[in-house]
Amino acid sequence: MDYDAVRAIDPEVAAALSGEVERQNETLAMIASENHVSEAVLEAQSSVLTNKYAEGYPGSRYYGGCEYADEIEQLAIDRAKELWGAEHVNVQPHSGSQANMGVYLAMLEPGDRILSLDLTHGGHLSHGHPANFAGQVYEVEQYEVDEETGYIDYEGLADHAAEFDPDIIVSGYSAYPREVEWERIQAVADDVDAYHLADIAHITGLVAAGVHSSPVGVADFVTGSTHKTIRSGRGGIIMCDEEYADDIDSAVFPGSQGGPLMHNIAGKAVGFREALEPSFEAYAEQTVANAKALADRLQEHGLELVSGGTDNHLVLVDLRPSHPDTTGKDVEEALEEAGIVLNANTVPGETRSAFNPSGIRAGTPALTTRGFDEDACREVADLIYEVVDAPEDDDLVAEVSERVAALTDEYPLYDNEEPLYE
Ligand code: DSN
Repeated sequence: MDYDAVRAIDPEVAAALSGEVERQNETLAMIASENHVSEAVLEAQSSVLTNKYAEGYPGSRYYGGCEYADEIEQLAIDRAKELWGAEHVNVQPHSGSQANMGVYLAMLEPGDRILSLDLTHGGHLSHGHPANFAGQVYEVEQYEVDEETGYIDYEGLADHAAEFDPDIIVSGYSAYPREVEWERIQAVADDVDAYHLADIAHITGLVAAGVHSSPVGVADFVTGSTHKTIRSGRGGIIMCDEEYADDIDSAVFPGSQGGPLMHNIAGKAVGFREALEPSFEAYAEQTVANAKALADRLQEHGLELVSGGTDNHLVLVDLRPSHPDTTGKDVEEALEEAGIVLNANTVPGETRSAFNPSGIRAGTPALTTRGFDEDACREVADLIYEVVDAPEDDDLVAEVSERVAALTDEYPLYDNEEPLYE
């Protein structure tokens, strides 16, 4: 990753690209939605397909010269079907949000009703936040987690649905550490005759590997992003039964997008190929085992976790009980200084703001890709706790940063010699 061709033309961008490689190599990526893709996915995604227009779908394009684009998009579709078991797959959404937009556009009219999880309880902007198109075009009400337990309040959701009579219920979340009970939400959707969209953006890889239950075949629509736990090219995906295939495809193109990003679709195809290897299941299992080790150790230090632990790849710390005067932003910034990159996050019952909330969210997908095991994650939990406990202690932060450097040396990332993973 020397970026020589870029450097010859544009030294400023080349320097920033090299800086980013170094940043990723020398810090611990614990933003729960991030991962490190393989050199093969990077190569496919930066390929000559960035030059190609291919409006339409494989075998039915509005432009000539699409034979290789067709081959690659079909491979991505077929591999996705094998990974998740869906009848129909659309791999063209540019992102997870675009995937959700595709479903809304296909199935709803402006003003129709969406019932989704509140953002501060773990939902996502594209599920209907007022600042997002979904909150502006549709009528949105939101359900919550039980603030005592941190688990989805399924009974409250059922009552809310009966009262609101939504056209679609959205499940699947961005900051929810527990297994989602898809069938329970489907039963609520059936009772009120609503569609059910399950957004598995965060847990695509865990679902594909069978370490989280699957909503495919349960919910009407399953959307996701393709660069998080599934570790493929950047973008989105929609899965559904054959009966909705034409509506979904038309909503993506020409409904909401033009030319598909074929280079990203190539990255998706290669990442899906990797995820079909048996080693991917071991990766997904280790990701969850690492999150559990992280969760247990943080709790041993006296930190409070929303829901008291995790079933998936992330933990959500509520700082208020143990460190009432410390905000998520204080911790995010001090940890970044120490080389641990995660994000401040709202927690259920948030009493501060979305910009400076009371929690932090930490995930293990990227550390696991790097080779971290439970012991290494327990060590990371110790480091996080030390900084949470004294975010303003510069000497302590400097000392933690040395221990982070020892870990990044022990678990190299993009080192130009060994592939990141086979
Ligand atoms: N921004 C992503 C996340 O961090 O969860 C979701 O789109």
